[in-house]
Amino acid sequence: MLSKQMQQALVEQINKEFHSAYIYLGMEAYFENENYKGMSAWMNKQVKEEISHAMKFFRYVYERSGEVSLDTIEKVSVDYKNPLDVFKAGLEHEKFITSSIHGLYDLALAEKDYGTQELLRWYISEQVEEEANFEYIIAMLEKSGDNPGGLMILDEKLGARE
Ligand code: OFO
Repeated sequence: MLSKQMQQALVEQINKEFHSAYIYLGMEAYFENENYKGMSAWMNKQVKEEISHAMKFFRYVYERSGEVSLDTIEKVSVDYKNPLDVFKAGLEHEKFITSSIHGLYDLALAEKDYGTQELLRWYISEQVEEEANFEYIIAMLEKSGDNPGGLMILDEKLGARE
């Protein structure tokens, strides 16, 4: 059984994960509007990953005999300056999520909630990967600058995301 405090913190994290999905859906819309089909497909995979992150927490709360409540999902933007602006915003958001996951882990340590610690270790590793993905794409975008050929190659490469 989860403590009331842990259940509330996990429920808030479910909202943050759905908000993440929504933020990336806004980015997908921007790429569609600008005809970056590969980057749009990359973001679509990101949207689905975030929904799976939310659902993993959702299932876990019920596995521990808790209950979920579902709050409003905050409005997001579909307006960005360029692809670099999008991925920089994505990286900042991932850093925010990383600190949120670390906060949950601190709580699980304080409560000696070993089951939740085990669950959160998966998310901690996932966040390392997520931040690295965004950092790599930002580095590629910075190298290509405003070169249309470079952007097109990167768009195609990102469209091949598994
Ligand atoms: Fe992007 O990792 Fe979940 O939020």
